Amino acid sequence: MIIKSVQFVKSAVKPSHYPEYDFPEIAFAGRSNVGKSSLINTLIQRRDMVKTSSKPGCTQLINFFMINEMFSFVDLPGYGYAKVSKKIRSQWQPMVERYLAHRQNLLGLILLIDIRRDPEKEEFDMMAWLESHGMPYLVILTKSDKLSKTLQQKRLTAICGQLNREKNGVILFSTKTKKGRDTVLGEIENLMGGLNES
Ligand SMILES: Nc1nc2c(ncn2[C@@H]2O[C@H](COP(=O)(O)OP(=O)(O)O)[C@@H](O)[C@H]2O)c(=O)[nH]1
Ligand SMILES: [Mg+2]
Repeated sequence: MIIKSVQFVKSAVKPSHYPEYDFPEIAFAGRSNVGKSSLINTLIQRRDMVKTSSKPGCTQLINFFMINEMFSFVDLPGYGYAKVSKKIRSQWQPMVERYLAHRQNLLGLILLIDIRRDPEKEEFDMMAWLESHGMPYLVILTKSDKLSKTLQQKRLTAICGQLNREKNGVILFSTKTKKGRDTVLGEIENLMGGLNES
């Protein structure tokens, strides 16, 4: 898939703020600091269209980006960072749950996990929810450049075992080396069912 154009649409906290269009949306979810914004920037080949931060817990809004004037990427707020205030944490869950549960435009979700971490309750809960709602999703292991090739394969095997997923259902990714970029774009294209071909 070739990304020809990207526009920031808007930020939202609640459904009445969501864009009023009929375009399909691909949402990105994961723990704070997992590399969600970096991954979106790598996919769209913009250095800082989506703000990245070395300080976890910064993105507390749902951000919508229109791609090729055909579909949107949706950057969901990251979960699970212990240092954000209780108030922010208590806002996070309803914000994301409301989006997932009610957004008609949602076509599929991309769940990011740091290759160096084992999946935890949040990831298992998210996957259970996606499966029970028949929502297609991809699992991406981020920051693969932090490990040697041998360790990357070991972690892939371990995490696939924990998630009970085939190896070809989990993609190794790195914003540094661009590893996985084409695979992820191809998978997104599959989710779109060739929508971007014409
Ligand atoms: N080495 C390496 N660092 C990364 C990668 N992806 C993200 N980072 C770094 O991880 C930190 C958090 O990234 P960010 O995209 O803001 O995470 P988010 O909170 O999930 O949106 C930043 O310092 C990024 O530069 C990657 O693939 N490799
Ligand atoms: Mg972010």
